[in-house]
Amino acid sequence: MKKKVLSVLLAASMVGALLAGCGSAPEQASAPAAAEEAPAAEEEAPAEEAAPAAEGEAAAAGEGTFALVTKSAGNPYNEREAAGFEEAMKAMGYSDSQIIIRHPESATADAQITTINELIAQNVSAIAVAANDQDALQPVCEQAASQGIKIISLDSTLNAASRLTHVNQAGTQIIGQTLMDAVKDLAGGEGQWAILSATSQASNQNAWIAAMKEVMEGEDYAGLELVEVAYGDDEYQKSVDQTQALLTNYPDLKVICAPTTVGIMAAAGVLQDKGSDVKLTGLGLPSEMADYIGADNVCPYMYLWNPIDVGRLGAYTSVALVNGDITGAAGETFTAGEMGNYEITEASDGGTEIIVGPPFAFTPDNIDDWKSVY
Ligand code: RAM
Repeated sequence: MKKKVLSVLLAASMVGALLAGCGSAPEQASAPAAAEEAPAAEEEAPAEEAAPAAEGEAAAAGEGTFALVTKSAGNPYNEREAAGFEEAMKAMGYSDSQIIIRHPESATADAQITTINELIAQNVSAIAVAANDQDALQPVCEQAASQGIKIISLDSTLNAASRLTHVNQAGTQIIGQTLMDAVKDLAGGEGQWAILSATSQASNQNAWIAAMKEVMEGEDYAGLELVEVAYGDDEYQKSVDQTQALLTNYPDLKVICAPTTVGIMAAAGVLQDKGSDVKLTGLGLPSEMADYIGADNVCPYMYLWNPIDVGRLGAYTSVALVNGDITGAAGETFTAGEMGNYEITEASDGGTEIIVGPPFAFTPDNIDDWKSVY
């Protein structure tokens, strides 16, 4: 119970900071590489004066079946996302039989295509999917849309042609800037670094890697050399193997940046076991990384957002689309229950998106507050 209250309070403080258009949460103020300094944070924040769409209208309607398709089973991040989706659906008054959560067996497009085909056959009202491959999913999404099913992506985007909108956990450019600043800091300004990613087709991973590379073109980062982008496919053992290969192949490596919760945890274990000097940062779940965070530890600090909120906002967006409150066009606003008001904005790929919030720094100072939350 206590945990739940803390979770709600912390989530509320993050959302509150976002709605205020500034990173005023105390934890962010103490972040070593302040995410709120990154450009465009205000532009991407939801409009404060969003239309006061009648809260509870969705609960009154209560029709339809709503599906969430995550990237894969066995990833705690995806389970948190699903928990948020389910919780928000129930808060809106939907019953268990109206909520379908699917975790495909592997993080592949094929597994998601099979799942989405099954959902089409069930004639669901809406599908929210964390895309394993945005282009490979286009035909099945078009098929679903032609049957009137509302399709959105969350976490990892579908391409613009395949979705009505995308629930984006944080602005892509902010994530790229924040991670590059962390890499530079932990490398002491120069030297070799590597990325340990998830799957090579994941649109969120590829967008963040592209954003990091773009930031690295700036002269402030000229001393850094990106030696390899390795792929652990969001599988623990493969991520361990890839980390070991990086250490063997690049004896002068200074930093590994893993923008995946599975990868960062696997890499942390390897670095700690080996007593390696290589420093680690990236995107991790505080619950999995708490033992590795620390100035003299393998991961001095890292970032993430609340994956439960990503699922929650996915649910509110799906319901708003099915109820006709929004169509997914830029400029529309809606109320996501207790999360508050959100605005749909243009995304860089020509589609639209809804940004959940800025990335959040986890440091030795705040990790104990967060490790039991997600
Ligand atoms: C992994 C997945 C997910 C990503 C997080 C940060 O769990 O790749 O898509 O958003 O890491």
